[in-house]
Amino acid sequence: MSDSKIYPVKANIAQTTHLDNEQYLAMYQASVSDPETFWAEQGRKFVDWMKPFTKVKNTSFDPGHVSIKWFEDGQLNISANCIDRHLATRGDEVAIIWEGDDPNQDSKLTFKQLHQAVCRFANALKAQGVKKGDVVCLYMPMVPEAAIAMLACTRIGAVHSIVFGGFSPEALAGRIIDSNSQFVITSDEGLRGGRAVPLKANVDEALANPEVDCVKSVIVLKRTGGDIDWVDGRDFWWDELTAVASDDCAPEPMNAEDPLFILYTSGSTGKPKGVLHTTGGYLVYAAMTFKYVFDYQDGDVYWCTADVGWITGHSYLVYGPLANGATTLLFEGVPNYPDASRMSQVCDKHQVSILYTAPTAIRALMAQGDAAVAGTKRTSLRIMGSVGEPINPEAWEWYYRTIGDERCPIVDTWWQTETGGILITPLPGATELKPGSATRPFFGVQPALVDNLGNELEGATSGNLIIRDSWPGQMRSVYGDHERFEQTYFSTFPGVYTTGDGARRDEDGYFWITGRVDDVLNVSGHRMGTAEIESALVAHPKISEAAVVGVPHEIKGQGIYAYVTLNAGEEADAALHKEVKAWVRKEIGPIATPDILHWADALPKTRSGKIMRRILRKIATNETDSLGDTSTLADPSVVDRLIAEKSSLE
Ligand code: 6R9
Repeated sequence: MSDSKIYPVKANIAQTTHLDNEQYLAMYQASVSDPETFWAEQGRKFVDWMKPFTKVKNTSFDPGHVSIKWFEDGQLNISANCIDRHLATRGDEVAIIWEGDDPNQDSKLTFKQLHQAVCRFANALKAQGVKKGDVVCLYMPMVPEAAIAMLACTRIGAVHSIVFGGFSPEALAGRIIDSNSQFVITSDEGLRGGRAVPLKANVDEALANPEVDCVKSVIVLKRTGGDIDWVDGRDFWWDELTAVASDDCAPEPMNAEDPLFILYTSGSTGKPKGVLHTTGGYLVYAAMTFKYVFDYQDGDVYWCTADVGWITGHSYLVYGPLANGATTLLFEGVPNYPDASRMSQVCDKHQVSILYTAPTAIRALMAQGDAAVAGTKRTSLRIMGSVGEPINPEAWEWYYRTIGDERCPIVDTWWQTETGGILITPLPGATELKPGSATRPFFGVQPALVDNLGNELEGATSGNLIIRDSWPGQMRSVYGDHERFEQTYFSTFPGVYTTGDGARRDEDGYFWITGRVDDVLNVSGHRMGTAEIESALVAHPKISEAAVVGVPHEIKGQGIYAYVTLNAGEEADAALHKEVKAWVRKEIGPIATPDILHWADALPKTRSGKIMRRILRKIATNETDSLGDTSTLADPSVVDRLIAEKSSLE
């Protein structure tokens, strides 16, 4: 697409940001020609070490021996890096701005106040018996205590495993079991878009599952004061524990490769994987990318709209900003409540200078037109970011013009839970922008395109996106299953990291991410495996078989299209339709609710019994004249029946 629009870097932006294009090119060259020297320097610059590292990079992508270690003999503590080291210089400056779901509720925490709160809660955790290396599960709303709990875990060397508050009790139970969490931190209820979310009730239900036998205690933050059940001896109020805890808690020295957190994410097969990140490399990478990608400077107010339950909430709501001593805004609500102008209102109210959000939010606001900016100025904004899924050029242009008034560069940041931080992105003062392109690699990142056989492709072309060598923020393993880690990311194309995404590279070397090449859906920026939704469906007593595919959706990016075959004798009626949708919500959570249920007589299968998803995708998107070869199907007539059923759906 040589005719794609180009937005050059404006002169005033190139002059006031950290890096211009020449500096980017020189630094990039240095980062890939001598990674040891480059990362040693960055490691010292961005992190305070309790014991300095002498080794920098020790990584191998070799089949059967995948091992990733960075700064391995160094020691550090994350909470000390995010809080203590800023106390002398900016103790009274604001670390966290909290904006409630209700526009009349907000609060601020300075670094000193954050320090006190984190130390107290860290001591409360210790008093509950939490020890270094223990896994603590967080199931929290978007309140400052979510960040406080994360930092308190890191202070004492506990490993957090955050489960998004929108996941169901079943999904929560699965994650608690897999990570063997002995402690759960939650809240009575959450509040989003004016509605209460029954977090504590969900925890109760998860723990009622007889397979969950590891949890010793549940710490409950009072948020709404709503009615909840209570189990004496197991449940404890946050406030009561911290009231008697001391303000003094020395940060635990952690080895660079000690586990920092587990975060579950969906893959193309089976149950979600516990992505394991470790301490030193992760922090160096999160801190450095934060500074350069968002061009963070003293005095900025930074707002990332992601929930702490996702990787973006880990790296760019909490750790990256706080490691840089930045002011980070944590928002409890949703961008269009109480009305479409909320996101813009929050920008004005708190004088936000850097805004980081997702295409799905942008498209939802775009659908409201000028109402999204009604009564607001947004003159404080300087840089805007996008993450989570490909941003279509139309949404990019709207974001640029309507939210940013054509003043603010947009950084379209491509990365994954697995990568820990941003890998492909523009830098505000260095990169000419093309709407829809994530542009060029960050320092130390070596992306390449390969064909399905793993042959590297040169020049302007499309292919599977792989990364040739390790970077410090890379995940280290799948929790408890290193073999699955190797299988998932290093076996398709041996010797390189397989991202699971497809991409196009244009004649300027810019990358355009085209989406997943595996069976992973991206619905409103949330990753879900089709296999996960299918297994939820077939767990329903009346369903014999299910196949799920993604279809384009105007706001959500992708919608969920589920083909469902019922057991013989079951009636496909409106009541069952409702019941099945509710079932999936219960099994996984509201984000996994199918948009379309297609009652299918039978599914197209190969003679060996494999469901042909390629065909199901085409039928779902009405591309029936390009179905391809159907002769390998066990029963080709299934296809005609599906097409007929499809037309009766509409
Ligand atoms: C950070 C995050 C990862 C998947 C990834 C890709 C998609 C994320 C993107 C993007 C195009 C971008 N993705 N950012 N696609 N352009 N700027 O979202 O992590 O939840 O693990 O999802 O999201 O498909 O592989 P995660």
